[in-house]
Amino acid sequence: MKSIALGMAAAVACQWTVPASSFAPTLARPVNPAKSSALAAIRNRGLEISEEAAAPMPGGMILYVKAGPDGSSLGDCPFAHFVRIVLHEKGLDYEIRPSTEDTKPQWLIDYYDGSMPALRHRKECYVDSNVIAEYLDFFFQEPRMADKKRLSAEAAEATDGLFPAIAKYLKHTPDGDEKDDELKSSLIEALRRLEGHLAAGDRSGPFFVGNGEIFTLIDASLAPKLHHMQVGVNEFKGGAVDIDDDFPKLRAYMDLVFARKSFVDALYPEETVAWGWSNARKST
Ligand SMILES: N[C@@H](CCC(=O)N[C@@H](CS)C(=O)NCC(=O)O)C(=O)O
Repeated sequence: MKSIALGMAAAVACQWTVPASSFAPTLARPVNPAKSSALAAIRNRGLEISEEAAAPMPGGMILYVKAGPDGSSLGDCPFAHFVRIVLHEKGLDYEIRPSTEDTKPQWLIDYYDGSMPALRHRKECYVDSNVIAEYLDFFFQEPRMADKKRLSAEAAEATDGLFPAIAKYLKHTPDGDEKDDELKSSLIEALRRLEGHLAAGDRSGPFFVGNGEIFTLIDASLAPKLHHMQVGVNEFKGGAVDIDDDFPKLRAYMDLVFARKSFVDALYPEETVAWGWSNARKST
């Protein structure tokens, strides 16, 4: 979660311009007739090119994500869910391509180690959910999904270690042995940090950062991970973590973000979450 504070420098460093031959030709930036004579005057000086590069336009987005059990439905990735929540919050159109090892494009394997989620935006491609989210929030600012840097850093710190703790606990078998209890305790410790953060400070809104007024990238990232925890703990651990009684602030927060339209519109079935973790449990 620390990398959520990455600035655009990091996003730009990860970007790679795809050779024209790899993709269908992209459309030129639309020309405003009122400006066309001015554009003609500056043509061949490179200025129109830098204008396009400085401000990517909406449209032409394709999101490659892990596929579900049938190889073509949406898979169980909380990182892809995070990116989709951001796209939905901002009302950006995109095509979704659930992909497997066999169906992901060769350029994604060759140049990005096959990493998903991957957002191709016309001639560029970004990988890593935090980098993609920062890219989207930087260039498509409505609604802005970032709060002040210091507040975001504090909130990110409170979420540090959460997903590794969820993953280690859900993956562990046999359920209920001594190691399982240790992993459960680590998860409970991570949840206490979230509860403490939600209980602290001067809050006037329900969300995670600062005074809680803005639904930020941190909320968009956190919600899918908490959803995996909820489904996984019920499915594999007999509901061994009692969010309702032990973490009431977190319970209210989860109910709120799980009901948000962008979260629901980008959601996949609980069976898909269980399928993903049951595969992970077999391979460890
Ligand atoms: N740190 C990465 C993690 C992404 C990740 O773990 N993706 C997994 C699913 S949750 C995936 O797509 N696996 C399928 C594959 O790589 O083919 C991010 O934030 O984007």
